[in-house]
Amino acid sequence: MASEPEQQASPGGEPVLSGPGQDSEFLTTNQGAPVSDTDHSLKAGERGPTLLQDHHLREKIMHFDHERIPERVVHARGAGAHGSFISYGNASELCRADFLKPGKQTRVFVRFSTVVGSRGSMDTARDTRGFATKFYTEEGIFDLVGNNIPEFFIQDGIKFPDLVHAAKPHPDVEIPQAQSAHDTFWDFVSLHTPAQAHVMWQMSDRAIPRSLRMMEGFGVHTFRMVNEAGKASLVKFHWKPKLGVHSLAWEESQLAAGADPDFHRRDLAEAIDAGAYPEWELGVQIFPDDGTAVFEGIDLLDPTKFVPEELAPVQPLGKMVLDRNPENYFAQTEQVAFHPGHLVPGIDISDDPLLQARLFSYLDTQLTRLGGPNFAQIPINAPVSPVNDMFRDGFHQHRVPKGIAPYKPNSLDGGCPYMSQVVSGQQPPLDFPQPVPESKKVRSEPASFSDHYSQARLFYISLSAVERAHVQQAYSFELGKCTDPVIRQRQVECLAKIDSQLAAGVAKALGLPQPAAMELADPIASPALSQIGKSWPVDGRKVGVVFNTGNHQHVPGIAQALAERGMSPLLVSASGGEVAPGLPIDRTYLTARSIEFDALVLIGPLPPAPDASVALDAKAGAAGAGGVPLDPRLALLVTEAYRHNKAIITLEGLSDGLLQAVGLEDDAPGIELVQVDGVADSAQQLLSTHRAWERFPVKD
Ligand code: HDE
Repeated sequence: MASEPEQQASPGGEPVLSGPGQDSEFLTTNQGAPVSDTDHSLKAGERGPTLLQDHHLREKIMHFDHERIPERVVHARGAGAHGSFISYGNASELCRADFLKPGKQTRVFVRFSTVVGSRGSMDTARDTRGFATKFYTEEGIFDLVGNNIPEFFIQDGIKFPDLVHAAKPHPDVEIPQAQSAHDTFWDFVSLHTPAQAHVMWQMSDRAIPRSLRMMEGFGVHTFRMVNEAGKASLVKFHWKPKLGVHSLAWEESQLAAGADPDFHRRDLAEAIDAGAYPEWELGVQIFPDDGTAVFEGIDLLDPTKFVPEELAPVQPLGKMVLDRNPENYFAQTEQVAFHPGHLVPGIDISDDPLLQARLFSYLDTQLTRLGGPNFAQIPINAPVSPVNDMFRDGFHQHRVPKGIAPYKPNSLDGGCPYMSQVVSGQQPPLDFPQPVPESKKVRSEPASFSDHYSQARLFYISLSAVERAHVQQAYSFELGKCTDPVIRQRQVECLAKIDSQLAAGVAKALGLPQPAAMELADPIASPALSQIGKSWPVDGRKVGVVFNTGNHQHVPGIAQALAERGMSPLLVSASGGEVAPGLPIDRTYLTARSIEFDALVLIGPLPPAPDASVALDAKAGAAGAGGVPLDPRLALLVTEAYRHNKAIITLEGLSDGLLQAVGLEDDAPGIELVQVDGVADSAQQLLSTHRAWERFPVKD
């Protein structure tokens, strides 16, 4: 973890202004002159016109008028955090990069994002997530600009504008925001079938993560690593979350879109504030660089393909811990500029045609977004290694370069700067001398790129029954939102090439004719792709402890026991205030919604509806303890948690029969009736598997 003084500096080493955001003790103009009044404009008399000479007014309004910069054309909605990467020091055979050497600790800034929505859109949209990491290494910036899905929609960057235009809201009335459930998206992906494998992941639970802390990350493309001896290997990058990969229920993510559009951003920030620092292991799958770029029949240059971990295990290289929230969202999360071409010696690109196009796009986009070519000088983008690029001038130049000869060769500045190999005696850092195949200029692709379905099938058959059911529901929902029957039919025909049962189920849900069953090859399943059936740490899991005013005797003890096991208790009662000094009530029945909690602890007796104004839904407010109608807000809280397979814990002698009273089974999987001192154990054990999927069994 970074030490205190370091925490006061931006990753680029420049000071972050302390205090309320400015570095003067008193209010000043932009030019540093003192301001005596910022509440009244200068006027010709109290009731007279405003004077043009009021510089403070004009400067203040001028700056405000220009506070916004263009949002990212994709990945506009994001959340960031600072942290560090600690190398395991085991990469010397593979890669010469300094930050992978033994004992190296490197500061990082990570930005997670959704892809399609605008900057103000909801966090929980069904969408791919960006997972971009900036490593501030001593050899310069290394950006790993990946996603939470290891394969992409398209194989050639030239298709990116088509894809994005199809996924974005319809251009006439700009509907729908941050969603793929509409005609143009499905029109494109059902016609441009290389997208089918990515879309399969997108229709799975992977596209509605429970938390940004519970997502895998992937570099997607194949990269090249080169060791000290100049030996190259091909690699694919993976981030493995310590907390496992977990998702929301679809209904839950829709509710969260309204109840808390900042759901993921808040979760990340709160976990860091609570000291439940998110952690990932960085690993690589390694393939021989034998000139074929094919591994076990999988084309490593085709970004719509991934390599199952069972074929090439992920070798861990280090650990990343995010331990600090941004000091300023705009300065850091908004202005951070990633680029897949920001590489360090020992890491190089491959000929993947999607990656090649990205190398152009990410520089280009910053010119518009960040207003000129000097964006690397913005503190969050600035390398910690010294910079001597001989670039000059341009908008927003902050450096004051010395010398008179910014050109090479020169004699006037003593021939400086020298090339790195001259100074260090080491081999030149970049430009691995990869042989280029003899060919002719073409606009075409290799034959192996024409397999668009086998990996979608591989993914689907690797899922558990409940995950497959979610996939089927997702396709049925999304296509059900398309208005053009031709598009629905065409996508169902694509599904028939992936899995007959899936296609049949979706066709039935849509009321379409059953597609003809096809003979499909059966790939070997990859169990690593399923999220279910393992057990995980529960750090930062939110447990709602629900009680009534005056009924708080056991609350402090339960809250403490949950916190001691790393969970985050949130206390929910009829009205606000404190349970004990320093132990505030976090939510009231009015502000609590089920989406916020991974588990509920219900401490009865819970109250009936206080008055008609909260009797929102008479049906939901079925009989509570003692046959009195339960407060409908609590009934809703509990029934939603139940429906979303969440753990619910009731207390012996206090809340027995409470679930039955709202029409739910109190002996269903994931529901436990325990003694007060058993609550934390029970929560930990139930949450370690994320959800009680067995509550609503699905036929295999
Ligand atoms: Fe991006 N992408 N992308 N992309 N991408 C951007 O760069 C682009 C692709 C990814 O948090 C933009 O600075 C093209 C694949 C992430 O700031 C833009 C192509 C993958 C982020 C751009 C791709 C990604 C971006 C928008 C096809 C996964 C957010 C603003 C050739 C490996 C980074 C910006 C952040 C952002 C272009 C394909 C991931 C326009 C042309 C594949 C995580 O330059």
